[in-house]
Amino acid sequence: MLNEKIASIAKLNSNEEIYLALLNLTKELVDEKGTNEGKKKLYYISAEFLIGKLLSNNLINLGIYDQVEEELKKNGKTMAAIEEVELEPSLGNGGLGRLAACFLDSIATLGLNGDGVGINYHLGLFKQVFEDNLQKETPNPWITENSWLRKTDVSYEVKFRDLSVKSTMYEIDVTGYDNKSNKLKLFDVDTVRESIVEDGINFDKDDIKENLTLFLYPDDSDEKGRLLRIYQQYFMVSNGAQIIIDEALAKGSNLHDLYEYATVQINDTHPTMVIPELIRLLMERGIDEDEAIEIVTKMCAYTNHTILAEALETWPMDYLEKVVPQLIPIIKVLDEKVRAKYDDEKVYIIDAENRVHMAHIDIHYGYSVNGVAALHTEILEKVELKPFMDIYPEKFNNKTNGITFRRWLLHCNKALAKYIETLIGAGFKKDADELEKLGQFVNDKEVLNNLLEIKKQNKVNLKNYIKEAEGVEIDENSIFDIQIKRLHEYKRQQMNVLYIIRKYLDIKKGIKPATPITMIFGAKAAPAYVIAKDIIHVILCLQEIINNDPEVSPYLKVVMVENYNVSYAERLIPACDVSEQISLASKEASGTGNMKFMLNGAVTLGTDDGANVEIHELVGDDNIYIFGASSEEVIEHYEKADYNAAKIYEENDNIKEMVDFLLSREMLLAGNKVNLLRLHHELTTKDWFMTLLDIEDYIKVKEQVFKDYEDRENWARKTLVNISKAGFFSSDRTIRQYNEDIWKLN
Ligand code: 26V
Repeated sequence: MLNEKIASIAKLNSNEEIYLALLNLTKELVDEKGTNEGKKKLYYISAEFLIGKLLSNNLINLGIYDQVEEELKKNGKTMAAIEEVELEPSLGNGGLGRLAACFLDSIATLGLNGDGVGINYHLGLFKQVFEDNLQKETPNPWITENSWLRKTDVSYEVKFRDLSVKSTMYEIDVTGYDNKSNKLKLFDVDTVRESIVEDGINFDKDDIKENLTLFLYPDDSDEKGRLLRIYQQYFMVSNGAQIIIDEALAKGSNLHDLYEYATVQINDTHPTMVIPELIRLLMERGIDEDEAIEIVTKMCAYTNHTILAEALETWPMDYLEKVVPQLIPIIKVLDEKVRAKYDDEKVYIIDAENRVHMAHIDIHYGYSVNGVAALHTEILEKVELKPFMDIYPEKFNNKTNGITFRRWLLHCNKALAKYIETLIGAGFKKDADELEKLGQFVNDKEVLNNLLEIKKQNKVNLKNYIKEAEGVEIDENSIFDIQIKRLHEYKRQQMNVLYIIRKYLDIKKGIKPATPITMIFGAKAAPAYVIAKDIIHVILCLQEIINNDPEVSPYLKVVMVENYNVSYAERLIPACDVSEQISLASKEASGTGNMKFMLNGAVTLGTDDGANVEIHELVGDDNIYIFGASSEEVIEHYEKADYNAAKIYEENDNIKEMVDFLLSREMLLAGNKVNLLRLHHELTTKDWFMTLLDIEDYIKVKEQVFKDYEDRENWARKTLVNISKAGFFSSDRTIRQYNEDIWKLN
């Protein structure tokens, strides 16, 4: 029956028809299999779910991918062509949103009863285009008439100070690998009007009914943008809180025992208002305030994803007054209770400037606080959140991030996955730790050679794609060195830029690399983040200068891919030789790209930061390249305020030469003086993320990486060790730990 259906779908004429039929078939199969059930349900509330395209992922999880592919082949079609029909939703910025998507996959795969709750942004994050070597933002519509969204008849009223909206809930199926499914619940309002967007991503920020679910994180450089963010956050959590209560009531809760029916994972502070909102709704339903607070405290758990001060949300009280006055008395009571117990203003919820510290609400009124990698959690406990750790040591715990191997190996690197299966059997698909079995082949020349061959083919595939998408010709025999992640100064794309400048200057002097190098970047910068956009500008200028220089381009190429997203990552990662994870130690909470690269046989060049520390421990010194100041040293520099970029720049001719190239004749010809000067000034005066501190060690170690690449057999051994040790980073492991230590779903 199913076989016949698939065969007849594959015979349809157009790719669009086939895509649509497969989408409908998936929905049917999901309905047949049913959803995970249980008394207690997890609600993973997040402002971002960077789910990527879903067709292949769902077919793999339903176990029919190979069959579909086979039938398509018989009819002269390919899965790749069908996948092209699907638009990628961009419902996230980066790691935090992608993590939420990997988690949903693992929650369903492990058969746990847990749904995602978020917002149905019509235009997502922006789509990035390059014009005159600059980033421009345009809308990224993704909702088509027939999409993965299923409209439900669930609708809630959400009241703001001066208006009220009616929501509509949509659901996207989250298929478990060889298991039942869960739902991603996305809330929307019918009154949103995409036509109010004009000129890039600008729109009228005043009309909340028309703009509420248009974009993810609208530009918050002005007050209206920030207020809209509060509207969005409250819209998300009020809907979330209402459905939590309704679903629990339907299962027989008397609300006094709500925590036995629901647990809420708060993904960063964006959904924090769910705490006062749940309290408010329980009070509205007759529960007294103290008890309501107790119930909610037993329900909510908080994940911290960054220690960067500028990313920790503190909302001015008067903003909250303007949008959600109904929460103010509750937030005040929550703060008063804290003040009555603790005499330390560092742990107050409302500070002396009348700002509300969202994370503090989560920590006091949640039952769990976790960081996302061992080092990150340690820094939270010992430094950033120390006053809270002193009060609630039992709440703190670490959950090192993970990635779903379905998407990041089985789907994106089919050649490698198939080859691994011939070596160690199919067990690793369900139990990622079985990858360790690959260890027996470290000295098997044939296996090592085959790994190199698979990598080579993946590089050819990427080369062809880049040629088509970017119009840039790269050499599959060069070393593919890749840095893909949001553009942020702490991630230090600018340090990689300085290396490129050094290489360019060397090649000009006649010092050529043994094997040509291709430096690949992918990154979006927040629309209002000026320096981040300047860094993109510099990369694009270098791309123009270097790729067009006949003396240099045979040895060095630079490509910054346009509109880096999940689908692009799926093409880039399998083709990577060197994975750049070069954040300033202590600043990258975890990173998850680092795990994806490792799993696909790239070797990491990185600082001892975030999950790199754990990768380092797993693969050992011989199979990773670590450089730079340690997190302790960095933290000390901040504490003593003794880092002096200007001094390093003035006293070191080598560094001065690289940095000054930003203002060279070549650069000024390719780029804009304003942008180049601004970045030069930033690096030579402030350099808050200490690029100049680590640059020389970075260059030294990177040269070693490229030297070691020449010994192909030994390099292949490093890639094999990386793959074999990647099992720990399966998000199945992470989710098992969340469930055992935090959610305790039955
Ligand atoms: C947000 C912002 C917004 C304002 C401008 C500066 C700034 C800087 C950083 C952030 C990040 C917010 C939280 C976040 O996305 N964290 C990421 O979470 C990933 C999943 O846990 C983790 O792998 C990344 O290391 C972490 O940066």
